[in-house]
Amino acid sequence: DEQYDPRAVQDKWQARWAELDPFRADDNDGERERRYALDMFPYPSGDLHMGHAEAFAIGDVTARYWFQRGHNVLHPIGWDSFGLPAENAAIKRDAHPAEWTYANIDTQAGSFQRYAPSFDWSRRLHTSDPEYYKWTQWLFLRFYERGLAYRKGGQVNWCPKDQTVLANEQVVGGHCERCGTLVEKRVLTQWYFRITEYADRLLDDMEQLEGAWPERVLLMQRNWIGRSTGADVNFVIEGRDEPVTVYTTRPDTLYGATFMVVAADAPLAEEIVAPEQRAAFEAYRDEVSRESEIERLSTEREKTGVFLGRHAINPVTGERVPVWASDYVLAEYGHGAIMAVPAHDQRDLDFALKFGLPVRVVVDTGEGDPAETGVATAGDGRIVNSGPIDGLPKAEAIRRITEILEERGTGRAAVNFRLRDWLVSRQRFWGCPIPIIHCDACGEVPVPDDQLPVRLPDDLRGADLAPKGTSPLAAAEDWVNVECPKCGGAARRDSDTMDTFVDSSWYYFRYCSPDYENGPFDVEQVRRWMPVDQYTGGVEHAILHLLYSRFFTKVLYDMGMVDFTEPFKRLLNQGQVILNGKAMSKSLGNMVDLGEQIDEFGVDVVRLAMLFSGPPEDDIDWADVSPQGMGKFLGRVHRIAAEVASEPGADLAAGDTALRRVTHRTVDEVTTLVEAHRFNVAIARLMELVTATRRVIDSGAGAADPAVREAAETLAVILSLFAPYTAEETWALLGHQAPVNRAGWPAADPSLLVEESVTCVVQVAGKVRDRLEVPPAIDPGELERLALASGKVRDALGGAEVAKVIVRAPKIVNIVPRR
Ligand code: ANZ
Ligand code: ZN
Repeated sequence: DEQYDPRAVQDKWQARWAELDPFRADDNDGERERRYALDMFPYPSGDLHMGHAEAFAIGDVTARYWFQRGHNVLHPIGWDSFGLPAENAAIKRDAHPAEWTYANIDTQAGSFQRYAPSFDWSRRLHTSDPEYYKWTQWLFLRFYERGLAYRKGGQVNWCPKDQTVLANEQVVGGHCERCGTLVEKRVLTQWYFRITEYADRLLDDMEQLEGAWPERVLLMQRNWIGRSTGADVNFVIEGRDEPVTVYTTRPDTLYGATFMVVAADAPLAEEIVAPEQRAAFEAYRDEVSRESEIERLSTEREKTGVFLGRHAINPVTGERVPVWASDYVLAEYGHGAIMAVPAHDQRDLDFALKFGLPVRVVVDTGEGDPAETGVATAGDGRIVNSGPIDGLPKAEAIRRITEILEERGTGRAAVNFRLRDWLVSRQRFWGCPIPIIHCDACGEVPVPDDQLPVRLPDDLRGADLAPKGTSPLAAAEDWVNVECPKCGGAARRDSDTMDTFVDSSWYYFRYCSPDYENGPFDVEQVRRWMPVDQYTGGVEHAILHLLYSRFFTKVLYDMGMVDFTEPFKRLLNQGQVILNGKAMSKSLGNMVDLGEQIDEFGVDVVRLAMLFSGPPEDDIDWADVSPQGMGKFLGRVHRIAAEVASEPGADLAAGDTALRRVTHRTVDEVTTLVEAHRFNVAIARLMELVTATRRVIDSGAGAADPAVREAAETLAVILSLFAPYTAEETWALLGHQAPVNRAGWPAADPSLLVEESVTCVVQVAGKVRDRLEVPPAIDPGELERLALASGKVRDALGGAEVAKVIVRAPKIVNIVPRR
């Protein structure tokens, strides 16, 4: 028979859907339940790739499921369209970044039309449109007014090739995440968002996400925020008026602090180093400045350091302890200086043993002496050698010593976070301009709201954009020179642009009212649509994008613009698409091209293969996937529909009951499976339904059996979640005019869900006395009990004792009375 080709039906249905526009969200419908299905929006670098195909197939299943359930679904699409690649392409081609960007967006939009996710295209947005970035600037100004956007000078990571500042997260192993160049440190004045002010809430509100976000993402967020509790302790430095504060999580070990270590690159080290040690210190510090943070924190490396020639006073023992500089203490964390307790901290012990510093045990953990074993004892135990806290266990000792420090005014309880403020300024062109004007007389002056957006100039191209160490905008004299909005004097625009993570921190609010002109979003629409019910996207965004979005949401909450504090109720992180065990990459030359796969196999096959290959969270190795197998399955679905099509409909009740049971059980199970994101298992159930249906057709009943039509229709509706083209084609074959994608989710008939039963014959002394309806898998003991409990059996026994019961489950029970 003729082979079904999923590619052959694509163009027809694509045109039909474009005309019907079945996936519009309705802002004004107050009746239907609302659902918001959000996919992480793409960056327009070239055409869509296999990773997109996977992510959007996964997100689409849930969206389409909600449509079939009759919900009012918001499933939007847009582009994260500012960013460095566009700028680099423009430099190379002597063009404006917008040309490359919008051409790629068009390409991707075309590919999406073909791939057919259930998008509401009317809400499409691009973060590089002035209509969008106007509101990014507006939000920046609100942050600024609240003290949440500020400028400060500081050491920053600098990529000498990209000529731009990098956030800590963009430095991987000391190298630029984008181009691999060794990162340098520079001191620059930069804009920051004060995300640290929200550190506690970012942690505490995670309670709302427990069970709904992947556990590992919550853990990564927790570690990134990194809250620890302990104490700040003041150490007097001989010859310095101000004491130096150190942060410790173990104030209970204060009596064991035998030296102090200052970060080699902290200003304090430079300040207190004794003249005779300065040369050694400076040589060491220069070495350290070339190390990455990861290297510095490694416990594997041999410890290095230099004595600063100064002493501090331990505030509880009164002892003089030496002050050293080392790289294992970070300038940016805590106070950039520590009290070293070598007996109970491994890094301190390594350092002490290397430089011959004293080790004093102050917690008796029952383990060997760290000075001899080389292993610091970090566990709980009784405090020793510690005056007033001797004998206490760790937790109590921490409480008590903190009280003592507070009474004496030499310390206090303290909380510390790993989280740093978010560096948001970039010295690049293709980003959202920072809406601030610098005036010699007035200082920083916000651009008045009615002058937004501050538009990017459109006459810069090619070499104008080449990195010069400052933003290319700074050289655009016409653009940069303005009148001060406050005093009217000559002033200059801030020439930095914002990190693109700012753009993507609020796009999902904009989707709720994409054309709104009186603010970033219509508060009322956001109230109705949000929070997002399901957010689908890559685990590479598990920390930053999600953390920044959560931060933005909390600020908007504080501004009274939204009434919830977490934007994404449920999160689904899909795995990667890999090939032969390796991530696909251009440099490895092992890219599988999505367009080619679609040309060869068709959209439905690619989608099904993505979804069937395993749980959505797992990586997909494309080398292990069988598109041919998926094609065959679709062919079998299509053939069933084609055979049924010629048969008239009939009374369902007269249909094959066994097949009807399979159909209804499939509906019931697939419903649960889709809600639990177990799409691969749901597809396996459909395959079983196809097999069962084929068996009935081939058994002689043919396609005329009404149960076969029921199965074929059910297949089409459920398949519309995974393979929309074939679903539509088979649905039409079955005689339907309206599209299948809003046909409505089938309901399982509960009476068909109860297990099948078999008839069990119960004999007494070889004569049939009763018949029982029992489940086929009944336990023999249970069957015996049922048989003996039968009234008819009791009558037959007439009070005689039972000698023996022979059970052949599930069909026969033979009861032998004693004679
Ligand atoms: C004394 C001590 C004794 C410590 C002990 C630990 C164990 P978290 O949990 O990450 O906050 N520390 C403080 N500031 C530091 C810095 N700038 N660079 C490197 N290390 C620093 O870690 C806090 C602990 O890390 C602090 O507690 C301090 O060492 C160290 F048995 O103080 B502890
Ligand atoms: Zn001014």
